[in-house]
Amino acid sequence: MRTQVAIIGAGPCGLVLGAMLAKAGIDALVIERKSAAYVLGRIRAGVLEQGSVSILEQLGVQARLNAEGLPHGGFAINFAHRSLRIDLESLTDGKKVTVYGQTEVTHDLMDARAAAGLSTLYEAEDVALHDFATATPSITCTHNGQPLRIDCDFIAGCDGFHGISRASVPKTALQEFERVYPFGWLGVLADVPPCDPELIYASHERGFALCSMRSMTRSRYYIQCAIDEDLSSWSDTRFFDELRRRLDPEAAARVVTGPAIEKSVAPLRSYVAEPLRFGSLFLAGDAAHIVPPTGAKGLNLAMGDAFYLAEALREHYGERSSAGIDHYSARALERIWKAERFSWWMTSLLHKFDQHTAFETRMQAAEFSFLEQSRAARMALAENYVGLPL
Ligand code: FAS
Ligand code: PHB
Repeated sequence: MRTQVAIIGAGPCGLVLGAMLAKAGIDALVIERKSAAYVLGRIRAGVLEQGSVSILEQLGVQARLNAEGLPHGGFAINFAHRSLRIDLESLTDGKKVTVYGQTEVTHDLMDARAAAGLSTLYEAEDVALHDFATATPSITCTHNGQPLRIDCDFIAGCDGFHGISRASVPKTALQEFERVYPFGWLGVLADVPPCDPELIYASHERGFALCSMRSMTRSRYYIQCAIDEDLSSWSDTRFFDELRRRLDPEAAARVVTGPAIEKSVAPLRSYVAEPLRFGSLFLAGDAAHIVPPTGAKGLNLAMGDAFYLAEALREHYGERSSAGIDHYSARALERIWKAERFSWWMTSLLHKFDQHTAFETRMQAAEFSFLEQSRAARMALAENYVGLPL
């Protein structure tokens, strides 16, 4: 087979890139290891920045988002039994975020791709990258039991943190930056009404908790847990009891319990690979970077990378200019590192670190106290949370 751009991965990054390239008349083939059902079964992000909403509107996939997405003008931080509302709208001249699950974003993008008759190879096995240091790269894989070779001009590695793309780059060509946090998040999805119309980020001496949602009838809750937490030891009852212990009494009293329809432990890490281009191979999304979910940046960063890469490839094919693809890595990393900083900062502020000295614990308290006292501090938080400009 032949295509202009071979996209590895049908997560949000690969699907947004594929849709943007199609819009620009650039031929792209998406190659995905899992089935579409498996990809849709992964429960992940829940908050879209305004920039991500704009990308979906540009792609014409905003119908369900507009009908079902929940615009949020603020959220609460609970700290040391005090509560502070971050009024996003007033702190950012009217910007908001939209609560709409990554599953729904992926569903809408998959449906649009199929409706446009664009090709996606699902359940592709043994995907391998070849000759991406040259101008004639290719991908091989096995699909429906048949060996396949896809010749292309460029490869977009949108295959997530554990994908094959970054793993195919010689270690000597990569500089990696990583911070692994000494805890994870235990998440539960349940068809119960949220305990609050807005998100609550709770810092508590027992550990962090987050009250989020997917709709007004479906809640998403997280509690900080051990990095190697044994999921089987967490009954629904034990989870909700622990969640309520970490919330202020009013919010705890409003928590409606119900059977978990999904329960999982996610590790937390900050990670960036540099650079993001190796000849004809570009890395984007979780293949290039990971943020702890505290700042709700992972999904949004992935969509931002896809936006930049699509723009670069559009310049290459449309204007015969290599400026965009030559600048993609530096341009994307500029925004990636700011999201890494914000996600690290929110995580450092709100989580319980067993290794913390008394001084570091006081630093967390002083940080929160400054947020309470300084509008400028709250503006800085809000500006990052709603999303830095693309
Ligand atoms: P993805 O990982 O979503 O997609 C990569 C795709 O590539 C997958 O479909 C995979 O099957 C495929 N692939 C992998 N290897 C392949 C190969 N060899 N060949 C072909 N295909 C291959 N972000 C938030 O903002 N908030 C959250 O609460 C949040 N929670 C998360 C919980 C978990 C458990 C995880 C893992 C991530 C979470 N994230 C969260 C981050 C998450 O949303 C990512 O940022 C987002 O999925 C990134 O999208 P992609 O870059 O498309 O990567
Ligand atoms: C979620 O709803 O899954 C969610 C929301 C905000 C975060 C992280 C996760 O910061």
